[in-house]
Amino acid sequence: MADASNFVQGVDTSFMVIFGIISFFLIGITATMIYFVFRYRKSKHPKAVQIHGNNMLEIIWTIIPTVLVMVMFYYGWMGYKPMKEVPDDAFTIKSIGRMWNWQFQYENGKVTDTLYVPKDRAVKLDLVALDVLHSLYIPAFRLKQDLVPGKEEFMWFIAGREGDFDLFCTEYCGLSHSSMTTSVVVMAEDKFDKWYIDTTTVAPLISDKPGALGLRIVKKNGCLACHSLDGSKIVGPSWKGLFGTQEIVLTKGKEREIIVDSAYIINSIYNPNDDIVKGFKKGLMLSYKNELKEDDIKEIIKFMETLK
Ligand code: HEC
Ligand SMILES: [Cu+2]
Repeated sequence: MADASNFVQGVDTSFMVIFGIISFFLIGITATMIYFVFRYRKSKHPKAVQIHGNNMLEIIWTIIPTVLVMVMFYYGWMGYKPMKEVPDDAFTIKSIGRMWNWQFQYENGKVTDTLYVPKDRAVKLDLVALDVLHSLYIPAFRLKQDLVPGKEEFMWFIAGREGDFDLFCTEYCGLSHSSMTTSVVVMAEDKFDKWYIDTTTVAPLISDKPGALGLRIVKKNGCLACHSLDGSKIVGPSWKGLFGTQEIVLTKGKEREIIVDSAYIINSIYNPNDDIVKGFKKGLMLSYKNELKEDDIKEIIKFMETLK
């Protein structure tokens, strides 16, 4: 079976080398220890002997570990170095981590919450963290890279096998860190190209149930990591029965009563820190100005209206 990515071999080799060396020492040291316990027990060896200095031993136990550490470094470096050498023609996908979902933006405007990539083609992920530290991890590809807000990070790979592989956040990033899981779908090149060119695939998947498109937008943007639909409080207020109710918000530190209408919801999504719902924290929800158009929000509102 082909490797899932071009880095599997390098990482696995360095893993096996290190694992081999440490296993040898674990077993060797443990066996020697047990042997010494018997060999030098009090009845066999009643008088302790102090040994002071042995240059030969000092040299040996300096040189051998140094060589072993260099061997580990060599294999580690050989596995790591190509991860930082991106081919110029790599297919670039902007990959955004935020509390608590992943979003993948393609150059032609396609946006997904699952990472779709072609097989046998170099793919580069430009990694962006919008709020706190995250870390993108694809175990099958042997790839992991931290996302640091304000810093440009990347990873790249050539997927070698079609299929679904786990992708998740592996840097604890708050309450719903565990919901930052999705997958990488590797497709044959021609299939991928068809998928990529087709920007209409969304439409037929939507049922005509009221709010269905809104729910889809909400899921894609990870709103439900913080907002429940059943009245329970997660990080943000539940959306159950939200539309049309009255509530108290803090605007510039002053309490005021508002009615939740379309304008309020739009502003809550574009400028979440303008009005803070009483009892909730400021600064947790980020603006979705770049992700959601007013039309998208209208669909979200249609969906909210179904949550009576
Ligand atoms: C990281 C957690 C988080 C995410 C993700 C999040 N929100 Fe929020 N949201 C909050 C918090 C906390 C509040 C309450 C504080 C405030 O009013 O800004 C809030 C408030 C709101 C409100 C006002 C609710 C009310 O009772 O008045 C709306 C509407 C809203 N969010 C919509 C969304 C939408 C739509 C998304 C996804 C596109 C989303 N939120 C994603 C945390 C989040
Ligand atoms: Cu995270």
